[in-house]
Amino acid sequence: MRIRKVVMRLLRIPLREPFVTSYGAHEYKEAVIVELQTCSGAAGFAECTALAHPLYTEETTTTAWHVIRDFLLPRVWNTVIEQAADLHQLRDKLAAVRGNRMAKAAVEMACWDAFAQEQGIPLHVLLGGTRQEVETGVSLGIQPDQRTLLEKVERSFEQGYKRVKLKIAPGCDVEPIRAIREALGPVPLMADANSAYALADVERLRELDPFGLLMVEQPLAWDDLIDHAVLQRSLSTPVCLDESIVSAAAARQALDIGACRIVNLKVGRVGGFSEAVAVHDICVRRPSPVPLWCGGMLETGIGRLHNIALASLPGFTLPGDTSPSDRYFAEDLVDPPVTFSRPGVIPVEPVCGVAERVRRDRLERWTVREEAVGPAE
Ligand code: OSB
Ligand code: MG
Repeated sequence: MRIRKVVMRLLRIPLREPFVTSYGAHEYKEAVIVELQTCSGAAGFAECTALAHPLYTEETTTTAWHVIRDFLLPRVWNTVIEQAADLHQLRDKLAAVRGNRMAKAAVEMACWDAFAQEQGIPLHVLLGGTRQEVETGVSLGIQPDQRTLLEKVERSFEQGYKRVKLKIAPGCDVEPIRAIREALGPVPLMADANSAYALADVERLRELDPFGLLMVEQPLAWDDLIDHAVLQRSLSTPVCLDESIVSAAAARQALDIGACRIVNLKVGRVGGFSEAVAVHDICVRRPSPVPLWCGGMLETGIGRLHNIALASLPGFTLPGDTSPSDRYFAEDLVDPPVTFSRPGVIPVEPVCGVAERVRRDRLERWTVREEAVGPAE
């Protein structure tokens, strides 16, 4: 496989409802979509998971656009990918660029996706996936009031979701969780703080322990491991790291120092499929395997199908944030959209590149910026 050109698009897609977290609200989904065309006429797509603002990680759709176009694509134009093993060299080609992992992931994953189409091999097979279906949880944003929250949690379990994740923030944590426990009993529940607390809040976080949460996700700083290790020693609730797991090295360090007992793996956050598989392997190969699940970034169907392919690897032992398209979108970029095969379960379909599922008309309708880039002649 050789790359002929790349079309970059910035999309702005309506969300069914605003998604509120401790760092702010998402009113719509903004994403950079990379379309890679190969010399033999195959197309690969990938969704860059950088958000519109630098409030989850430091990247934004604008920085990703700049880094992809000006620094990453120039490093891959001459790449020749003959076999699946060659895909893992892409990571090394991009490694000289520091950070900017979501931008890197978009380029790397578009190559994987195009190769899957060119070879007619399903992505989950290329990645080493073994599962035929993945169990799914739901992530609920901070709600305007407790009644709405209770209704949403109840409704999520009725729909079959295998666990519910609540976004929490200081002052909006113990009370909502208590209310859910009182109304619904010992349902599978977890909380995601998106770095809203500091080590000084340890007593507040300890108040969560009696509720038997499955885990508390990223309570402390987005770039911290050390304080999380201190916190985990004084909490009975398992800490799960999201933002801080930026690479396989970070995952190993986090586990070595006891910064978490569970890992949320997001392929964009770690820089692509190769690095994601490396994080997976680290978790699986610990003396006692570390529970792992696939996180989400409100992706359109493109990123969603990629997440599901990844979540088919055997080490993903907990339900992921891999909900069906209609959780966030009235209409998805992919057709058919991602749906449950039975309540709470997403089938791992043999997707030989997501291009076969992309609705070009919708891609164009939601595009607000577009640029075609090719190797210099
Ligand atoms: O922290 O997991 C997070 C969405 C955007 C950015 C960060 C996060 C999230 C979610 C939603 O929790 C996950 C999803 O359903 O896509
Ligand atoms: Mg999170």
